[in-house]
Amino acid sequence: MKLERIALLTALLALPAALAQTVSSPIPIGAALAETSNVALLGQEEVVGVKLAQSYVNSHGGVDGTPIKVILEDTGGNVTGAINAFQLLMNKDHVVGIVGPTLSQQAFGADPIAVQAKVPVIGPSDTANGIPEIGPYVSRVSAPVSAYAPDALKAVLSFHKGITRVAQFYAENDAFSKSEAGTFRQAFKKVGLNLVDVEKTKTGQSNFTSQITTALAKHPQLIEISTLAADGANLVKQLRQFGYTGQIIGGNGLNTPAIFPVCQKYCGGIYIAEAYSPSLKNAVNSWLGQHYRAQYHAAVPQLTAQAFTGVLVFANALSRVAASAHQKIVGMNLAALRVKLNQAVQTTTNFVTPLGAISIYKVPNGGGELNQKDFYVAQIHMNSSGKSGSFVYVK
Ligand code: 1QQ
Repeated sequence: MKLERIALLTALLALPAALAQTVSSPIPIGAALAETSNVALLGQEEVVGVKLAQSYVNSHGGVDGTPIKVILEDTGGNVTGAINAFQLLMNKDHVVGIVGPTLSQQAFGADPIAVQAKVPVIGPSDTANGIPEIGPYVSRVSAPVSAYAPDALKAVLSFHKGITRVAQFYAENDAFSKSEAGTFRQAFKKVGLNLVDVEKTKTGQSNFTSQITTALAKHPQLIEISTLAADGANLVKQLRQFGYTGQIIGGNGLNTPAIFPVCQKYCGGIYIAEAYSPSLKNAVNSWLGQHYRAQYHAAVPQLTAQAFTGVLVFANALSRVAASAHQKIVGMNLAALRVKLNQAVQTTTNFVTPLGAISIYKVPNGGGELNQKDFYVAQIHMNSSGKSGSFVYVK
C-alpha cells in the first residue's frame, strides 16, 4: 500500500476516537517547556511557574470545583523537540490546551501543528513579532518585545547622558533574537543613536573574540545584546574581560537570574526591559511572591510569572466556558471544548494576573495578542562575591 494511503487510513481510524474523547478529571492543561538543553536556563523558570499556578488554581476552588492538572512535556531546545511535545500533549495526554513553547523559534515550528488540530496554545515567553499571526489557535501572555524595549532604551539613555554610539550583537539563527534586534535598531534610529557596528552570533556560541574585537574597535558607549541566556551571559563576560566599560542593555534572552553563574560579577550593571515586576500590588501577585519566596528565597523572575499567567488564563477561560454552557468541563467533548476554550482565551478582558490586569484580543486572520499596561526596567546588581545577585527595578 502506498504511504499516503496508510497515513490516510491511520488518520481515519483515529478520527472516531478523537471525536469521542471527553475531558477527564482533573482537567489536563499541557505545558510544553524546555526542561533540558541549553534553553533550560529559561525553561526551568517556567516549569516552576506552571506548577505554582496549578497549586494556586486548585487552592482557589479549581475550575468550577474541579481541579486542574498541569501535564509537562519537555521540548528540549529545538523545533523538533517542541513538535514532539505538542503531539504527546494533544494526542496522548488529551490536554485542553497548551502553555508553551519556551522560544519563539520553537513556536514558529510547533504552533502550526496545534492550529491544524484546533488546540489552543498560550505562549508564555514567545516575544518575537508575528506570534499570534501564526494562526487562530495561538495566543500569548508574553508581550512582544517591540511593545516595551524602546522605552527601556530611552530610560537607559536618560540615566546615562551623552551616549551617541551604540553597537549590537544578535543571534542570527534564532527567531526571537532577530526580531528583538530589529526592534532595537528601529528604536536606535528613533532616538538618533549612531549604530556603529552590528555583530551576528550563533546560538550555543561560547567564544566571541573576533566579534568583540571588531565591535570594540568602533568605540561603542552602549552595547545591545539579543541572544539566548548562556550565550549572552558569556558574551557579557568576555566584553568586560576585553576591557569594555560602557553600558549594556540586554534583551529578553538575558532576562533571568539563571545567567548569574555564567557571567558572575560581570553581570553587574546590565539593564533589562521587563514585562513583570515582583512588587506589583494585587492579591494573585502577592500569593505568587510568597509561595515562590518560601521555596526559592528570591524574587519571582519574569518567565516564572508569565508561565504562571498562562495557566491562569486557561483556568479563567475554562470557568467562563463552563458558566456559559451551564455545564461542568469534565465530560465535555474534548474537540468541541478546545474550540470554545480558544474563543474564551481570546476574549480575556481586564483579568487580574501577576502581570497586572491583562486582556487578550483577536488579531485579524490570527490568534490572540496580549494587551498589558505596565512595563519596567531592571538593572542587575551582583553581590561582592560575584556569585549571587538580583534584578533591581529602576523604572
Ligand atoms: C523568545 C523569548 C525568549 C528569549 C524567552 C525565553 O523571548 O524566544 O521569544
